[in-house]
Amino acid sequence: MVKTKEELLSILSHFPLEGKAISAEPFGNGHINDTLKVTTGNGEAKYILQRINHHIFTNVDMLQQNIHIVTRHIRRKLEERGETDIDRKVLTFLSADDNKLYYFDGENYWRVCLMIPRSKSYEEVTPEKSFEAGLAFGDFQSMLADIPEGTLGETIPNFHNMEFRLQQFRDAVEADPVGRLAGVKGLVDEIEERAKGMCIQEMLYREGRLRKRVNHCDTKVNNILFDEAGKVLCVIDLDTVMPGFVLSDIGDFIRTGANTGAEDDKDLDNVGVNMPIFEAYTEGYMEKAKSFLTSLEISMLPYGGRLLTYMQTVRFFTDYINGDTYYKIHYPEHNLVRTKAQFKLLLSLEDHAAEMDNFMEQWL
Ligand code: ADP
Ligand code: GN1
Ligand code: MG
Repeated sequence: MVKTKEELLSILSHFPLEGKAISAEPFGNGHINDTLKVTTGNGEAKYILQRINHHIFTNVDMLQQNIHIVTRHIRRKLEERGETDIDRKVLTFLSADDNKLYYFDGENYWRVCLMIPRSKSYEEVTPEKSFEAGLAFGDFQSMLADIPEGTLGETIPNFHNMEFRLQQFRDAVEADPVGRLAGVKGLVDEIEERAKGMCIQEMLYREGRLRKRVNHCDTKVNNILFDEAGKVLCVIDLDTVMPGFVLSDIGDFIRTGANTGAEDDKDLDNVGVNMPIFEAYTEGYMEKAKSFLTSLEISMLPYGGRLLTYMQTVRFFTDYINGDTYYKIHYPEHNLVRTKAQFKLLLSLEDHAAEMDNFMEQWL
């Protein structure tokens, strides 16, 4: 982040904060936006300031409009249910000057939301938290299920379209812009061997057998805020909420939560599927989602874990071959380390596929 404290405070002056902002410090572990925790005069962290990555989210108006629709919709649902403490259960964004949903400083786009008090995000979960997370994302999807088609835009077109991601990968392999291909040919073959089997959703959609729904599309563990007692408070990071295939929202949680290692683990022996986490998430998720899922979708949920892990392998690998232009990296080979760790997780998910399919039988 290249902004000085004074510059950040000046950006914040365009939002109607309660109290005077005195500092804005980096916060969280996101790969895309820059997130800062804003402290006001009384020493309390009250707001989250985010610089939107407009190279990735190129249509900021659509992005913020989507988020506005989604948060308003969820708030209304929570009110109808008679929930209490709603400000900790849905994000609240502040309007900037001119009632806009962001502030543009001539170079960057900024947004501010309330920091959810006494909340915490995790990079790893227990089975108890995983069950809670399943309930939360299942409920999230079910609350948004009645948003009419066409209301939300695709903030990143083709975001979870596997055919499109493979095309980007093949373009990178073909161009080899920074000469990294020679060292990774074996892995390219592994990706290609699985390619056709990983594009089943797009095929079923064309055949009219699979529909699109509103999904979160980034159901990583750290996109959920928990309270002090380990209960889910709020689903956050709403940039990618858009129409897509339902497997996204189980797949990315399995990929991030049900991994015994880290997303970028250098020690591949650490990486593998954690079955109790998978089972707990699926139980929570199915409790909320079984009423609207088709039996085809239910039977495909374990495939969703493999698909999203494969997709992430392909995306990190593409970025590595392209010379690290998309994801923030912390050291030169970071994207290759991420690729190998995700691929190892995929192998483990493949080994556990039958066991996971058996687990789904109770809902079929
Ligand atoms: P990114 O798109 O970069 O992943 P996120 O919106 O997920 O950004 O924010 C990054 C981290 O900041 C989250 O994982 C969470 O720990 C924290 N965070 C974000 N918004 C809030 C909030 N409203 N209240 C409390 N913590 C938050
Ligand atoms: C990005 O911003 P973050 O860390 O929540 C990415 C996801 C990837 C993830 C991999 C807009 O999410 O799609 O799965 O990194 N978000 C975007 O960790 O590309
Ligand atoms: Mg995030």
